[in-house]
Amino acid sequence: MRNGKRIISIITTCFMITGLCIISSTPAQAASKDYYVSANGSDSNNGQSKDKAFKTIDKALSNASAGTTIFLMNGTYRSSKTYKLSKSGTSSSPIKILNYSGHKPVVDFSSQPYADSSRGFQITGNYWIISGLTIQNAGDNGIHISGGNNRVLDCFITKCGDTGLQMSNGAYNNEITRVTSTYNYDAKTNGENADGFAAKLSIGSGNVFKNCIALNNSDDGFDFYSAGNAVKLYNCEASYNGKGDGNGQGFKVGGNYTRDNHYLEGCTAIGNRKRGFDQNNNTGYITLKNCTGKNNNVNFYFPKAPSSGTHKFTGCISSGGASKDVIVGATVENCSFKTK
Ligand SMILES: [Ca+2]
Ligand SMILES: [Ca+2]
Ligand SMILES: [Ca+2]
Repeated sequence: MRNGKRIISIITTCFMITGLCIISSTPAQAASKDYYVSANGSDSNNGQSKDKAFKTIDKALSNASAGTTIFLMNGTYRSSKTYKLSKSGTSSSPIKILNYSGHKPVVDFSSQPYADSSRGFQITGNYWIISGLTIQNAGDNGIHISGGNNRVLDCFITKCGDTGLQMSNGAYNNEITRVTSTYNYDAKTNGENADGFAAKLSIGSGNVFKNCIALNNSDDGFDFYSAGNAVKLYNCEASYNGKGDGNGQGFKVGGNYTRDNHYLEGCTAIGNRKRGFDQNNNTGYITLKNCTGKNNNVNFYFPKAPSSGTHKFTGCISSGGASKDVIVGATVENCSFKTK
């Protein structure tokens, strides 16, 4: 009997603890919901499952809050207006716009007017993640970021009327990974502005590009004109840029006499109309580690010493190209530049 009483006592204690646990684990507020968007959906659905998907990205965005994931299913989503991502997630609960697993959604802005205000996605908020989308035919930038701590991954941006992906106006701590930006072209200005990627015109600190490709854009591959803060690039490629009145630089690492110590590692520039790697009046020092310039008009063009310190070029290779490399004010280790 003593054993029986003890068992009942233990069971009673367990119920008490479990009860306490249930009370203490009641969430303070309802968890944010995930939403599905499908070309075959309807905005009168609740959007909370594949079978009850919304039809428009707008509807999902209006319901989104920190922690929401928006899944885009197969289809072409056409919009004549800009998706303004002004809400913010948090570091532990970002707001995500993702392709549904295995699906390849296309977001097409070809009905936008060709104008500077016609961006595709405009991210002024923080902690967004955009992944797995094709973004095309925006009247201006496919994606423009001025917020912070945003991530863009595995996207394909093409045929926009200005730079494919641009950061400016204080954008900070953004990370762009495995994005290809190609065939962007500003027709009315005969190609002088559309880069693959730009981090220019007053950015904040901590912006990074990893494994991104800028190909066949009318102006430059990557442009950091008047950035005002350093950008880091790892394993990026800029090839065959420069059409019409475009400058045709692969990596334009600075400009307008700002002092920005940009860092590029494992980057490759091939066949750009003008220069593979170009200083463009940056007065900061540039670090190039294991970078390759091949068959650009000039592969490496650094004609001025930085305002303090030296450029640091390590393990860089110059191959082909019509004209000599120009290297001034640099500490050079294990590089094969074509300077004679
Ligand atoms: Ca523009
Ligand atoms: Ca230009
Ligand atoms: Ca440019």
